[in-house]
Amino acid sequence: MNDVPTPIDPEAARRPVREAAPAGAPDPGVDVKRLQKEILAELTYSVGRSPETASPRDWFVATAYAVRDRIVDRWIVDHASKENKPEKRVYYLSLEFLIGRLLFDALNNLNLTEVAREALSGLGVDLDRIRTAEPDAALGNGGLGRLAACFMDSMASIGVPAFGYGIRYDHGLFRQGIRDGWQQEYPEDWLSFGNPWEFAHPEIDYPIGFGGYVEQVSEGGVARHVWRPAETVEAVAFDTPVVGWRGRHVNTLRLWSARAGDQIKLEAFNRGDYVGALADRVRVESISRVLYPSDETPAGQELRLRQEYFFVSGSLQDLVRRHLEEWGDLRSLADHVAIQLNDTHPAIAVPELMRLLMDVHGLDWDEAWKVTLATFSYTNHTLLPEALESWPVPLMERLLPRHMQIIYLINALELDAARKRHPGDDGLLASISLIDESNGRRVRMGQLAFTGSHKINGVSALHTELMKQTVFRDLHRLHPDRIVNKTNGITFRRWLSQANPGLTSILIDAVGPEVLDDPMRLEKLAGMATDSGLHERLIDAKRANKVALAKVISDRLDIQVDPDALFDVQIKRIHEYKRQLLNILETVAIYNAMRAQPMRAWMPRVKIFAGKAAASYHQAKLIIKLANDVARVVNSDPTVRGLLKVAFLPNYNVSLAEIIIPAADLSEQISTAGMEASGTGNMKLALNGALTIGTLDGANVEIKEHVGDDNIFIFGLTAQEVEARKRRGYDAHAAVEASSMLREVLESIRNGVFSPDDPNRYRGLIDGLLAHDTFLVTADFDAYFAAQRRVYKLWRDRAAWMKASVVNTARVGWFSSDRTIAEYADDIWGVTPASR
Ligand code: 26V
Repeated sequence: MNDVPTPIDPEAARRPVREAAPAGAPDPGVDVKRLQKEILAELTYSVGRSPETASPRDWFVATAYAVRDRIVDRWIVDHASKENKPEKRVYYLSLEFLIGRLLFDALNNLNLTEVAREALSGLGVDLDRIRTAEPDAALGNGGLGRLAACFMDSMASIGVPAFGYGIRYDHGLFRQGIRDGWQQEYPEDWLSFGNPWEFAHPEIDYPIGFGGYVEQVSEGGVARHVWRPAETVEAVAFDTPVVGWRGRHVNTLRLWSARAGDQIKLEAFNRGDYVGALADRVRVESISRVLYPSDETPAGQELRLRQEYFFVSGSLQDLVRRHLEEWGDLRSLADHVAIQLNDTHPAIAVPELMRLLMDVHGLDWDEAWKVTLATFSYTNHTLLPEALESWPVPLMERLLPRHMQIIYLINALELDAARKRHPGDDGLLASISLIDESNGRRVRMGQLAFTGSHKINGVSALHTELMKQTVFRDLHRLHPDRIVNKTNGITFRRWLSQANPGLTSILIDAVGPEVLDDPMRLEKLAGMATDSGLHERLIDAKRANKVALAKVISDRLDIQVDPDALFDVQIKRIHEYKRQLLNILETVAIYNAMRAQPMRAWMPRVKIFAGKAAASYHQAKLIIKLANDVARVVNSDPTVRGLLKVAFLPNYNVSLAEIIIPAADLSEQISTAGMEASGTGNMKLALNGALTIGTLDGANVEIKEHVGDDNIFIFGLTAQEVEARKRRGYDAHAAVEASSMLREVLESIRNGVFSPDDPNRYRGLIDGLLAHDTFLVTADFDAYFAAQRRVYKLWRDRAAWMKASVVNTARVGWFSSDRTIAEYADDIWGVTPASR
């Protein structure tokens, strides 16, 4: 990092005040020299380092500051003046934002990547090197959190004025290590070196109450409720600007951090209890300490409920204040505010808004309810019964006594109305009730979110249909206009332009640079699906990506894989319904077949797995161990050398996804039909030219409709068939009897072929599969194995494979989250995007 240009005049270089460029115009002030000066000034005056001593992280921070400055100019234009206020804003409430790294995101959206590369290279610094110095912001578990991040990018890109609201966890999702094949969880510390993207606003804070009691006071003969919380925490704002494509719009991600209020500190200090005061403070501030690391399984802990209420209350107080400043009257809230609830995690917002409107701002019940219903909408992300959130009534009464009163009243009114329309239908009443009486009394957050929302959406066509038929069947009967479908999408800026620049430049050459603004332009590519020149370029680009992934596999696992082999990837949270086990069984089957006939002309393949298991999910952790056990045996067996490799890459996160996805040939989307709400990895992989092997589940169904039956490998039971099998009581023994291959595979695993150090390790797993195969792994095995053979048949014919791959990329433009957000804006929020 030497070869530094002549010293600069620090004063002149320091945070130059720029005229903000008019929306949409390229920033006139951006050139290499200027950015270089700005980065050096930041390095010197914000980081406090000289170029000679700066580490890659210092350079990253300096560059991030320089880039951030350019975003802030536009941010201020978008947010500064009350006169300039938008007609309507969207507030996206989510306990999770799985963001990843931001440097390339910002550079790419500002069209500054190459300028920055040159500027840094003139300083002897490699942009790609400092890119990896940025920690991943992993404030989410998986699909739901990543969707929130893609949506933030799309709202800023198509010009939907929006705030994302969430929690600024000190510790994001745990880091996964693999020791001796077992998952280990280690704490994650993304903030330990500071976060150059955020602005702390200690002056923006709201009191958040917990516990205590409710008082009724009479004001001019009107009864009013006053909640007297036992303790109060402060929610403090940290803002991150979210810059959209071409820097046209900048929105805000506002994350709340918990701070002990003066009350807590002073009382105990005054009692002379110094240690006790600080201990209280630690306890109170633990609210924003850590992300709940569970996915699709409920977390019954009180701290989780505190987190939910904490960020909901901070966010609602904040937006109510903003609305009053801008428009003066809360009766018009729904005209200017749309609040989207990302799953039920923020569902407590329904009674909280009612409380604020009535108890604090004096609206009556009917007015408040009308505003509430018109303001909220709710997205459901899972139908798995174990993931449907509910809280014990006693816990809610203790922590949120006023909210519980409001919930009871909403419930009574809803049940009354339902009783009038369907007299005597007790089943219906029990199913729509906000209180579940069947296993202890619990508040059902799904019913609460539904009842308080004017629109409820599923995240794929199939999922939305199943919502209507299952969890919300009766609520849907009562409110048939509420459930709508909004099939998920992904931001192509991150998952194509940033992750796969090689493919992106080929696409720009093939269909024109307009594709960056309008992904539907990819369609034009379908007309070139058999173009051999195009195939060659695509094969080269894919190969380069596979070489890069092979290097990661070699560096991290010391496994050598052949970049010319088929890269078969399954990357997602580890969960039984996602059926990584099915993939492992097929791996063992093909391993057995290769050993039995080593001389056959096998096509070389690499099975790549990555994903985290919830720390308490024993079965999922055992499946990780099995993948690693199989990997160890297979990778060290000379008979299959060069033909089959298995790699479980540790610590799957956004950054690792950005390396794996561009290098994939085959995308495994093999969940039990009816169980994956949508999936979004399926979209990312298809966009990057991987072919899908998958069940008719979630958005796979729509991907199949877009790419065509010939360009996807569909297998297995349909959701209806799964339902029917389960109703009849599925017996795995019949499937195993019928398939000698499956029997052999299960026996070898059961008998310790892959676990010689502990031959009984997988006995329980296999016996459990035979006794109650909840996810129908055995039922789909043969069909899956046959589908894999179809894959290899096509893979042998490289021109036919490439044709299918091109068609995949060409036809998935519809899965852009810009399209998804435009649909939300139109159908649910009633906002008109500024740039669409
Ligand atoms: C539940 C819980 C329970 C408490 C602890 C923390 C926690 C975190 C998440 C969840 C529910 C997760 C639901 C989810 O991620 N669903 C996924 O949503 C994706 C975006 O819509 C979709 O593509 C996936 O199919 C769906 O599984």
